[in-house]
Amino acid sequence: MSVLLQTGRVVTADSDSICDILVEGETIVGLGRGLPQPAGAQVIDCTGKLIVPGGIDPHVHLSMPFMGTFSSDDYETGTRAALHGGTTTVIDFILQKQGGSLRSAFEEWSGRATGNALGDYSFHMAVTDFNPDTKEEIQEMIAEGITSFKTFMAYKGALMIDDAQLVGLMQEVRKYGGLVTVHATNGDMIDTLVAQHRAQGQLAPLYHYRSQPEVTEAEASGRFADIANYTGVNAYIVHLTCEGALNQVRRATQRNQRVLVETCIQYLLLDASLYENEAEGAKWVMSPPLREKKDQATLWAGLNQGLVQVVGTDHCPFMWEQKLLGKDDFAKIPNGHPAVEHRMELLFSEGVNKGRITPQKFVEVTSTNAAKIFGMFPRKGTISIGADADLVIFDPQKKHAISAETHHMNCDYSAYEGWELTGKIDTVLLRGQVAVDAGETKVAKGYGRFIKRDKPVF
Ligand code: DUC
Ligand code: ZN
Ligand code: ZN
Ligand code: ZN
Repeated sequence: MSVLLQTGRVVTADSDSICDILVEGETIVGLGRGLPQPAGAQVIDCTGKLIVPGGIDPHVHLSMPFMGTFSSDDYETGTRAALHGGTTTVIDFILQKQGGSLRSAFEEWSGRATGNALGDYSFHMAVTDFNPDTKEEIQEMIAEGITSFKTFMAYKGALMIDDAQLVGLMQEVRKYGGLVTVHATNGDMIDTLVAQHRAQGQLAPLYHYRSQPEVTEAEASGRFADIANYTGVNAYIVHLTCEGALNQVRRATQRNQRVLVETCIQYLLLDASLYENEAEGAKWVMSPPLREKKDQATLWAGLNQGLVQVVGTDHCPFMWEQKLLGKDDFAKIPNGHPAVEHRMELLFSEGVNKGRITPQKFVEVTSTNAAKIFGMFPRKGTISIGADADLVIFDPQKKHAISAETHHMNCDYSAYEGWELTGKIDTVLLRGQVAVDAGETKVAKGYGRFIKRDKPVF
């Protein structure tokens, strides 16, 4: 089966031109103007439309056991929503149980995903207990195509590892050219501030924010960068939110160290004033918390300076009823918000259409850089001959509004309810199949495939 996409404005990280794309089976086989139409080909007229590589969201949590509950999107609903928003590949986090093996965690997560995903997916391995047995498993996981290892410097007693474990893990991962990623906030300091606020009866969502001031993130980001520099490992900070943390990354560049950075769409667009809404502030309770307007400005600049390479989501939705677990105590509000579906449309509307980033930068930070950093390039992350035909046909001027009434995420509220966006996804192809068209899902559960990843090239 072949598909011919005609006369779209094809944008990649390093090109921008009007041309046709020919897809054969799962792969792009032709690129150019006036490509001949093969017999029986499905033809899609893309005049006036943008065509960009399928999005890669390297930070999602599907059915994650967390804070006494589970995130509300599973592989089926989460990857379906991602496809509707032009994200054809997601990378989820496997959580090692403290005391458990990496292998058993991998099997557990594979069981959740296999046969259920509509979109392509891969895994990071969250190492929550680095011990001699774990050490033995690092090379094995890399051979399975899991080349990135996530660490938490917070969430003590559940996910956090200490600096001794961090050094050991980095030394081991470095041997094989893998990547160590981090949730960089100072867990001990946060736990202390949380306890102080609770002791004073300060229990509203605002105190979630007050318990994680900028310094908790800046300090941990700097410490992580320093230890990574010492060990020489490839390093990546997930969900970086603030000026103080980005300054630590800037400092690392002065010794010619490259610390890769992901921010998330919410940190570019939303700010901490939302926590003043006591009744609804829980919708935006996530860690790290939303920050200030000056941090948003730093992050937009960071994208253009090349200091921030990736815009993800940290998609970790909870139903409102789950959020209400913390109605009397901010520390019991499950952390996270729904975002995977609207990352690309939000970034396009607020970034490209408002002149903050170019269309090519948009492609870089929603797809290409993640493909390179997480070892999927050039199969994913670009539009070139031989690449997977993961393509998003985008109407750059079409207006629409975001609402929980119409989104596909399994979440009964939207963090962006009523936002009016310019630029809407028309059609999404995943490995040559039309996966979404005019708002309708066209692939079945089970179509999504596990993507075995290589080492980072960046
Ligand atoms: N932060 C969140 O908000 N949710 C999931 C985990 C995390 O670190
Ligand atoms: Zn939409
Ligand atoms: Zn995190
Ligand atoms: Zn996360």
